[in-house]
Amino acid sequence: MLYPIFTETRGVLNLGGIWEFKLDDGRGLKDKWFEQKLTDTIPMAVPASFNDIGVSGEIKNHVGDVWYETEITIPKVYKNERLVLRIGAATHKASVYVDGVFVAEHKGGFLPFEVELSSDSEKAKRRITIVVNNIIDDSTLPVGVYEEEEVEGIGKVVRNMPNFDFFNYAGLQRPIKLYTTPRSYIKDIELVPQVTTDGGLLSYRVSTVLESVEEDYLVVAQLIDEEGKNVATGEGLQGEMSVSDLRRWEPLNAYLYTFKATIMKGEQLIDTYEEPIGFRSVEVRDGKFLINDKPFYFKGFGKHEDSPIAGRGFNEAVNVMDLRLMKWMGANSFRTAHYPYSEELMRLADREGIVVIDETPAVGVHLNFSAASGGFTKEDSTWSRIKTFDHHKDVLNDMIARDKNHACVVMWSVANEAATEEEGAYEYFKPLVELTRERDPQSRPVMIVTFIKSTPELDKIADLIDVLGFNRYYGWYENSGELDVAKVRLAAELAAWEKRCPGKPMMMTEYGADTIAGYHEIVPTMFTEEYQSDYLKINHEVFDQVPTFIGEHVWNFADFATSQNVRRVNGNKKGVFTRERKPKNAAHELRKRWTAIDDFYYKT
Ligand code: GCB
Repeated sequence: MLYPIFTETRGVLNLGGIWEFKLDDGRGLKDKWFEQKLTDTIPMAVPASFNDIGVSGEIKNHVGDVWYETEITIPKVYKNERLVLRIGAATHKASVYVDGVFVAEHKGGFLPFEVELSSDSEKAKRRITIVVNNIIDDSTLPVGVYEEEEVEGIGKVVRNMPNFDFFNYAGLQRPIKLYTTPRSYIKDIELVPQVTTDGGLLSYRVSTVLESVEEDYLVVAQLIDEEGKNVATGEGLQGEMSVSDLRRWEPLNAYLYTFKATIMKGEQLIDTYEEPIGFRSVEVRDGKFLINDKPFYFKGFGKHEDSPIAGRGFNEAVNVMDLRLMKWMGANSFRTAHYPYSEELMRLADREGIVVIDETPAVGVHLNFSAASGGFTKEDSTWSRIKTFDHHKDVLNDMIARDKNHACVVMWSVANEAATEEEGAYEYFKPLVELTRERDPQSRPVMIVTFIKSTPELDKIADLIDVLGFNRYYGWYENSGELDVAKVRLAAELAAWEKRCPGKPMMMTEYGADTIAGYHEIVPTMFTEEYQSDYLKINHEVFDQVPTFIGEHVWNFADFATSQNVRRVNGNKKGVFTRERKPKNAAHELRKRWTAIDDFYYKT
């Protein structure tokens, strides 16, 4: 799926701004609100999560449908062009109406979808209405629990608890754009760069939609370097281009070529599109994670798309600052916990040379464990009850379709903390891992991130994946306040993994301690800045002893909002930065460690 850009043949209009907004108590669709202009609305920023900026409990905690509406005017110059409405993310489900007519629906809150609008109509003005639903249950990703209860004196109380540890922000959270293409156009581009001993090789595949098949169309492919010089040319829908004097894309030292595809009809330019492409290889071999054939060490974070005011809403300034802060710390990577992040951020990571583990929204896929409450029940197997499988396939397909060409993406994470210790996990995940491998033209490694109950004895999925990803909180949830014991327990678990999966690389995808900025004690005590620094230190002492340990991602980059529960005081405070991006002491400590660890050859 191509990101909308301006080219000689394409235009993009950003539909961000103030939209009309209204909560729905359940009558909206029945009463066909889409037929008329919405009434009794309030202004709402798009993109943004609606929750915090509505400034009312009713809006913040609303469960169900919300309505967004705007009117657009299509400029005359776009008459006869193909017009596409592109919604970057509507969390979690959306139905789209244009002038009261239903045109599209989409499930999944973290990936884009498109709908073609007719452009030949005489009507320049169009009313766009989007109904967004934020309910999460056992068929959605992420997973939630939906409950209704009759309470005396109140009536029906609706509860929608996330089965995960972040606030269920919703709405039109990413950019909404209207873009144009010619009627015959480039539909998709698939790029497989290879790094060879004496240069590079790029395999490409361009898919097109042509107005008439009889006409003589020619696809021309060009590879252009950062100075704008054409370094290779090809013809046809697919082919290979070799590059001499190759500049590689390296972590923290990115070099991006531009792959330009053009459809020509004789001398006439029909359509053209430009896709950035970095040449780098990725491979798991001999217990190592190789980037450009060199053993890479992941230093960085599990993150969230989360900031004050906009919530999970797209925030370009925050994205720029976060990646700059990571570079300041000597970090080289992050995981898109726990959903695919915006396309704009992925493009920025390509450019900044930040390595990304790209994760699906499959979080909370465990019906006997609640990440929000920490509670653990043992009922029937998760896998006989959960209804996420088909949607899980869809999000994997769509995430790979969107992100397949990104140089920054070096690994796919199929899920976070699913019930991988329960019977049935292997059967659930085997087809999903196979699908990931089949769909990714660049054959990147695959991981499934596991939690503490997925022990070396119980885990069912380790054999399916290339890298073991552990979320482990020894010294926090386990052995709270006992860092000496925590260290022994962590070392013992890693040793048991080395035994169970000899030679398989492993990394810590989460480890962290809640820390209130400004809390200090002489004797490091939980929640103080001293404890967070010591907690990280004992973890690192263990990591450094394991030869097949390929990286450390601290949980979390910054403090973030969660739902209300007894474990969270105004959100999750495991950030190394506060929610406003001020450093805690650990940021300085980590900076010392990471700037002293090279990106390559740390363990050899
Ligand atoms: C986890 C989850 C993450 C939570 C974190 C915590 O294992 O993957 O979403 O926020 O623990 O802080 O408890």
